[in-house]
Amino acid sequence: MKNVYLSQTNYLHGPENKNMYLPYAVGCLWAYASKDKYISDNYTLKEILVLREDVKKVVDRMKNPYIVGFSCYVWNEEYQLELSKQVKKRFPSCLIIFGGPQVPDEPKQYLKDNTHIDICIRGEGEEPFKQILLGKELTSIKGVHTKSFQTGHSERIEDLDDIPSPYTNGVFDKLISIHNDIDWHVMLESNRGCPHRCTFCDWGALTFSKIKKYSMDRIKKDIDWAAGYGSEYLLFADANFGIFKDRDEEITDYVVELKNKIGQPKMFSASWTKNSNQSVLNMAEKLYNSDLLRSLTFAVQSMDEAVLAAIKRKNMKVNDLDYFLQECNKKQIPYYTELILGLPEETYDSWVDSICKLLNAGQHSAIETHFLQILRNSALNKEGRDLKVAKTKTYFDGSENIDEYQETVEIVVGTETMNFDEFVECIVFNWLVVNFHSYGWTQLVSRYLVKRGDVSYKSFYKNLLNHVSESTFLKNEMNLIKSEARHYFTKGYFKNLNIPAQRLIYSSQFNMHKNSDKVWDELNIFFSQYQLDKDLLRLQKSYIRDLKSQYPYKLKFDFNWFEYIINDIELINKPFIMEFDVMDEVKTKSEYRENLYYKKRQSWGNTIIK
Ligand code: B12
Ligand SMILES: C[S@@+](CC[C@H](N)C(=O)[O-])C[C@H]1O[C@@H](n2cnc3c(N)ncnc32)[C@H](O)[C@@H]1O
Ligand code: SF4
Repeated sequence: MKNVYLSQTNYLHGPENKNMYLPYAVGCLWAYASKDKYISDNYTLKEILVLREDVKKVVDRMKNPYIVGFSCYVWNEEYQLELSKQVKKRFPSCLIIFGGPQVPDEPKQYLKDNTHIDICIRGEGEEPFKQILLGKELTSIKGVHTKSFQTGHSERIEDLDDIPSPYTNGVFDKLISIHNDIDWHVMLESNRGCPHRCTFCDWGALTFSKIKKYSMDRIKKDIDWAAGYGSEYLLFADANFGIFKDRDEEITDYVVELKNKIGQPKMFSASWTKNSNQSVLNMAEKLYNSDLLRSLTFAVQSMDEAVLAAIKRKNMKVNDLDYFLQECNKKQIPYYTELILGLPEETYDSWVDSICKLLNAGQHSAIETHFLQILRNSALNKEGRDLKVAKTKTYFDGSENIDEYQETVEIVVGTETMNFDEFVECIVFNWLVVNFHSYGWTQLVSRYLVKRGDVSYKSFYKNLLNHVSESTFLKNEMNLIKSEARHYFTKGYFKNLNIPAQRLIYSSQFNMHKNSDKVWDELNIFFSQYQLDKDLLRLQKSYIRDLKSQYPYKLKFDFNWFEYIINDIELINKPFIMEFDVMDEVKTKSEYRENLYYKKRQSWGNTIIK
């Protein structure tokens, strides 16, 4: 028997750093290849490597590897290159194969720079991988790239059901039993491909491609497997979940039914379709009512037409967004909006306007900003735009615990329309709105003032920015974010913070909760310019979860402020008793901090007002 090793290493992530997705891509490769009798008779899968262990230790325990396949993503490339180099050194006749979205589309130079790699595969890997194991002539296999020849992209798999499920076929059984300390998350596909072609994105070589689907029967069996295993998290890797209304509704109904019957899976997650629709809302509502939904996404990337044209993306109409956000607010479905900072044509003003347009549309839940990464095979990387790029470390969840094989990400920190200083100011404005509005500290007051027609969100938050710049505690927090951002995006790492970069703007929230008296003192000075009723300020304050308070508690108000702000109900002057409660109790400060971050989309830091 010839020994095969497959490597799909990743960081452990999550609140306790013990979560990881089962290595689905290499699982598919093996499930597909090993259904062939010649392969199952002649090859054995010795090990699937997932942890970023010391490379020498891994090579030491390898036994006569015949083929090692490496699955290469932006978050594991450095490690995979180092491990593969050491494998080749120790076992020179072993065939080293690289695949995955981080392998360049034209890997000629890559193969020259990394002479230890024998083959790079572009496109779906199942068929070329199988052909290689069958010993077919390499030049006849589509998708194969070597130092001497290349055969382009692999051909699309017509019927995805030809790939046996790695879950129900037991590919991961051994891995799960070896690593029983990891809480494995399960990732499924119901289809492959994305019909759109946003230039910043690279949907694993299947961007701008026809969508191919798995059968419903296959999908349901995989869901059963995930539920049986007891997966905390079930994630659909489709590019646009909800795009096929009937099918995707059937999938969510099935998950909901299982959860209601056996309590599993616990959570459902998906990349929701670019342009939402009523049926997405129905799915989200059902999932939410069964405590399965983490949040619904309304990814817009930008609200500016020039930016959207530059990235070849067409968002849904603002009116539709407005409607969906209002519906979610009404039904209290957790949702968030994704933006990308650093896109071509974006300016400081258009960034501020984008954020304020979202508030105007009713986005009072969570706004999440991604920094624009240059994905190697994206159109953006090939367009030849004049972009200022920073190579940064500790970007991914879990990567803050630095190891020897630091992964880097290329992030756009300046464009033709935005210089570095403006980029940093965009981060600051984003920080301001997220920390004060989305996390709730000024949300009720600003919504009240906007509703009364006294201010616009833009004037309110620009005013707040000026106030913070002249305050004491809040100014320190802002300056900390600003100086850490400058350091990170010039030197590539933080000066003092030990967090993954994606957490930067959220890192103030715990400090604000811990020092809430100072925050309220400084905010009250700010609020005083608007001549607000003390009763409303009391409500605003009670909306923020307080470390020192015992929940639930009741308070009497002279007006129905909350209903007036949230719904379209007249403001009435009569006594209202409101109860304030919190989502769940925590015992330690670190748990409190983690919840503020991980449950930000569910407004964990706010009180539940009844
Ligand atoms: C699920 C997913 C996640 C999950 C889990 C990822 C994980 N740990 O496994 C979550 C939500 C955590 C995630 C996060 C991110 N993700 Co993501 N994610 C995906 C997604 C949707 C599916 C990946 C997948 O398994 N697909 C199904 C398998 C079957 O397809 P595949 O991976 O492409 O593998 C096939 C081929 O590539 C090839 N192949 C792969 N490996 C190998 C190996 C060999 C030997 C061979 C022969 C062939 C081969 O064959 C496979 C089967 O056909 C992809 C998009 C997509 N659909 O591909 C993005 C994608 C992988 N993610 C991407 C990015 C950028 C991110 C983030 C960095 C985004 C961010 N927030 O900044 C984060 C960071 C992740 C981290 N580690 O911290 C990019 C990666 C680009 C790149 N060059 O690596 C992708 C392509 C999409 C995108 N444009 O956003 N992600
Ligand atoms: C790839 S989309 C998938 C969901 C859906 N198709 C959509 O477009 O809304 C998921 C998210 O990945 C993030 N993303 C993709 N490419 C990125 C890049 N180059 N830099 C930063 N974020 C990126 C964006 O925030 C995007 O909203
Ligand atoms: S961003 Fe979404 S819609 Fe656009 S190409 Fe990527 S996956 Fe498709």
